[in-house]
Amino acid sequence: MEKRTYIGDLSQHVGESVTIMGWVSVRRDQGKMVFFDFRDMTGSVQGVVLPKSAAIETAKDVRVESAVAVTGLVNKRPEKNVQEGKQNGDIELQIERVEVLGAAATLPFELGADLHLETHLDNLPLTLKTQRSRDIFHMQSSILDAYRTSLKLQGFTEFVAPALVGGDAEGGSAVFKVDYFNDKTAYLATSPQFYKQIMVGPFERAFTVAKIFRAERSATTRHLSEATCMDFEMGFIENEKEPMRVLEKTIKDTVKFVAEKHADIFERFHTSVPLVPDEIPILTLREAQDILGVPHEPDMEPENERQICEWSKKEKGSDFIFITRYPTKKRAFYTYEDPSESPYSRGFDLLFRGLEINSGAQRIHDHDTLVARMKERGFDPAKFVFYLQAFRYGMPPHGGSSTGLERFTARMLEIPNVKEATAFPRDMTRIDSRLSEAPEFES
Ligand code: AMO
Repeated sequence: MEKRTYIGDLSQHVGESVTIMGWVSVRRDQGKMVFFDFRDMTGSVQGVVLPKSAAIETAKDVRVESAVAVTGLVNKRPEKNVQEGKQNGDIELQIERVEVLGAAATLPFELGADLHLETHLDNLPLTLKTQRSRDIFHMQSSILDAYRTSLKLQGFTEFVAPALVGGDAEGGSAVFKVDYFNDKTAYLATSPQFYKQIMVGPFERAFTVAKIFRAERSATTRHLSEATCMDFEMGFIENEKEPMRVLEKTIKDTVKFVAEKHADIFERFHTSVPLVPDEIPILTLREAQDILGVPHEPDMEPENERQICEWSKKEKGSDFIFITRYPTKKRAFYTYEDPSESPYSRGFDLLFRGLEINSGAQRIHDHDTLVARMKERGFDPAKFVFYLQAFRYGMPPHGGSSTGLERFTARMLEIPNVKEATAFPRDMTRIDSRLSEAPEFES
């Protein structure tokens, strides 16, 4: 096989005959000539098959999205045909040979056309190839990269958390049961919570990128059955402000990284780089409710989350806002409550462009207090003996938080549904293909 030249390097090969490999994005027949746009992982280029070319016969059957190897001469375009500002806008490949490596069937719709989300999801092996999807998942890959790098630079060590667990960390009911183990009921993890707390022991600062599974009984634009969380936990803290500061730094580093790397993607999504001031504003739940003029409920409605984000953007120049001081009874059982601050907890949420993307807290680190809290919530401490060991062998005051990768990506590009920011989303109605009957659900 001939040596492959990447499309992104073609401008260094003007006047030479080269072989590129990639996909056919566009095919245009003009009289006896055929024009193609080809793309590989480095970019795109236009090619032309002239009527006298040896490739004219094979070119007849080359359909859009076929994978091809194309040999041709890299020509400078005449001045009048130069497309300013476009990659390879000043060159064109004069095609001498086309080899189809993987033929594409006739497409069910034009790639890049506006599709109903369900149609998009039904056809992911095809639709993930669109510019829009490639942009979303390039952005996601960069978010992961930047998040990891930032935490590592802040002294955190990455570990791999298990997905099969013996108990539900969040104490909720939205858990998938696994029917396999003889003498133990197993579940799919709703959070790596217990494991990241345990890892404070060996590492002091630990983080994980983990799959979480939630048997959500609602179909919304922000819930998935399987999601990805970027979780960290740190020891020797005074209060929840320390994990909030670590999170703030991580968010800032991530936004800076994607702003530098993906200006073109923000432009294609008609959105801008998120605003992150030096200090992300912090409101207590009550303060937020007073600003909005709504009653002092123990939690925030999604509509209120949207409104307080609008306020934050307008008044504080920030697309992010922390909400603190939720009532302890509304938070997970391991959340710390200082007696002087009762009945409020040291938990926090981070909202981004209208949506909660992160939850965190200082945790209870005293063994007996934790056991008492479990009993209060009706949990049997005997089921948590494994986790509780950490609290018997020197657990310092600690805290951390968890960012949902899909939600973060979706709000970064102002995509309305989190499912579009998930390469292979699972929800009540879909595992790859649509399930014939949705399970019953209450709310
Ligand atoms: P929480 O349950 O708030 O906290 O989850 C943390 C973050 O994970 C994301 N997330 C989801 N994303 C999509 N679909 C879902 N069903 C879903 N559930 C959660 C959200 C959310 O903010 N252990 C605590 C975290 C901690 O205290 O460190 C926890 O799991 O972005």
